[in-house]
Amino acid sequence: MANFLRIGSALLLLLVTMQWVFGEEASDVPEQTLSDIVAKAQVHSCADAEVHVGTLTLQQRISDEGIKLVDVELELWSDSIEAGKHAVHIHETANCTPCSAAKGHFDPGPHSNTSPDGNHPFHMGDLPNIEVDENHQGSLRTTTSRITLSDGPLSIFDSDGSAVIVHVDADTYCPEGEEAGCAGGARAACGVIQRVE
Ligand SMILES: [Cu+2]
Repeated sequence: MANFLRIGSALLLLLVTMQWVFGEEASDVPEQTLSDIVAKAQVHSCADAEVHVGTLTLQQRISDEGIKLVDVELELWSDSIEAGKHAVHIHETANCTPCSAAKGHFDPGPHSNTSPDGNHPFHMGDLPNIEVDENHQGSLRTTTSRITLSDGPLSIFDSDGSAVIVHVDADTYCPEGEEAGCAGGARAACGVIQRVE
């Protein structure tokens, strides 16, 4: 009987220890899943959706201070994009058919104002211009803390997803306030953003 009790106690101790060990591991999981989340968009011309003009890659990482940062890489390579600067934003809906279906700029929250020219450059989805050279090659590298790829209030993967838009004109960032076209005007290219599993 004493042996039976001893074995029982040992088993109980083992179970408690296992729970403690796995419990500790479980608490580490969120941090691991918050970094190295990758998303991509294949960017297509708004004039002809068959024309693939570039690729957007987003990668979330956690800074030393614990801030979620998203590294942004946009590559463009198509004759259909004119040389010069072009506005780039995350727009509020994962729909490029047609490009206007991507709606306004991604700007979640209780005071959301997605109006492209009317609330610029204060949207969460606002990004710097991309510069395209004479050979129609362009490359944008930047980092934003305005959006996340993981779940949460700033997640671009909300109920209707998000898209990237490249505009025909440069973004002036609307220094005089609302002015038609100050956020880049017409839409040149669009890509639905998808998480890479
Ligand atoms: Cu835009």
